[in-house]
Amino acid sequence: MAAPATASNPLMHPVRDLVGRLHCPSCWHALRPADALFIAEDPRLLGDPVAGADEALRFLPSRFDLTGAALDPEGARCTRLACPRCRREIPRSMLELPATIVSVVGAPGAGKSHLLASAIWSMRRDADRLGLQVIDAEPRLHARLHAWENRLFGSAEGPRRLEKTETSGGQGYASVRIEGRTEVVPAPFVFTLRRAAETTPATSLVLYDNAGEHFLPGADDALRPVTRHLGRSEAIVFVLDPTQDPGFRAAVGLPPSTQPPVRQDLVLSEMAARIRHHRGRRTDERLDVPLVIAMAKADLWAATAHVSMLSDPFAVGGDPVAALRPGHQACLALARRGSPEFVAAFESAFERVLLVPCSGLGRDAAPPEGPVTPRWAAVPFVAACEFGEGGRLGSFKP
Ligand SMILES: Nc1nc2c(ncn2[C@@H]2O[C@H](COP(=O)(O)OP(=O)(O)OP(=O)(O)O)[C@@H](O)[C@H]2O)c(=O)[nH]1
Ligand SMILES: [Mg+2]
Ligand SMILES: [Zn+2]
Repeated sequence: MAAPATASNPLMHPVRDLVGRLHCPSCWHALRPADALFIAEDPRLLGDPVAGADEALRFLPSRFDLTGAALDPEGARCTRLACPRCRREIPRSMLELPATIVSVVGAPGAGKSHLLASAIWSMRRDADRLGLQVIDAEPRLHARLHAWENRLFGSAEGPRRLEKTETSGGQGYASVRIEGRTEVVPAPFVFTLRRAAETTPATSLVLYDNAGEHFLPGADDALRPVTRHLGRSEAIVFVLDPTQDPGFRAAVGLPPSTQPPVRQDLVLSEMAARIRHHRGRRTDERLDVPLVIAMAKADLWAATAHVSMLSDPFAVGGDPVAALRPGHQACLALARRGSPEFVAAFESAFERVLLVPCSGLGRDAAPPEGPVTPRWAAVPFVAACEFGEGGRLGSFKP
């Protein structure tokens, strides 16, 4: 039986504390939990003027059942929530736990998607070892990520490698109609994050995997705000592919590439400019957002650069700062030799930078059939989560 929406409704007086205010992880609209719309469950209520014809109706509830779940206009019980502006689904955990947003940035083909998929896979399996547990906030919204993990580590047929990330369309983005115009918004990955010392999750971890093209100058605008997460992220994982840079290749003894080089220093400078723009920072100010530079595809260059990924930097009882420092220093020395322009770009823009060698595949991409054995794939992401106040890298000063 339907109960009226009164102040005694459990939704209005939640047993669990809600955050006071949050930002929609798709369009960045600021909202209070009470402003969230509900998503209809009755199959007859298909089609929403903003979310699209294939999406269920979003509505502001006026009827609830005795457990506090909203009832849609056809009487079906609804618990899924949506942003009042872009009407994309917001995982419930984002209303209950403060968000830690981590942006994954890098040039096209740098290895972002492989690294992210391997990192999440490693974090799922090695929570105790890493001292950090991630659980999908809404598994339904992570079909893309699960398909990647299955392709690299599971039983999916075909080569063990991922497709290039689309620049629009696909599962990574959604088109919504806002005030008569179409806006393309990114689809985030949202997890609940629990640290070893905590009994229950204390934050929502929000990650984005863009196509590298979105980080090239001029690729983000008001109608496609696909990298606006840079304005809100607590930490950035910049995936640097040394094998795309002629200077790095020479420094680690790799033969010149037949591919046109990519100016990754310019990708980094463009990223810094966008962060300043969205946060209203001065151009002469170094940014305080921690930057983790994931030096990717280390399987191809770590041995010659004398970089080791054998230890366990976040081992329980260990000192992660001491464990990460040798890799940081070796990568920095390599970067100074191979690409001083890249070092200048990050040193001039960021206050706190950690370089981490890593490999999402753990081996060369060809042949595609062999097993995938990530090396330190999760380390840049755990580091990004631990840079905040009270985190295990809170005191890290390079
Ligand atoms: N050797 C080696 N190759 C890798 C590794 N990770 C990715 N690659 C290769 O690098 C290429 C690009 O990897 P992606 O993960 O798709 O790169 P991305 O940064 O997501 O690229 P966009 O989606 O285009 O922005 C693929 O051909 C991979 O096979 C690695 O750890 N080692
Ligand atoms: Mg990609
Ligand atoms: Zn929104």
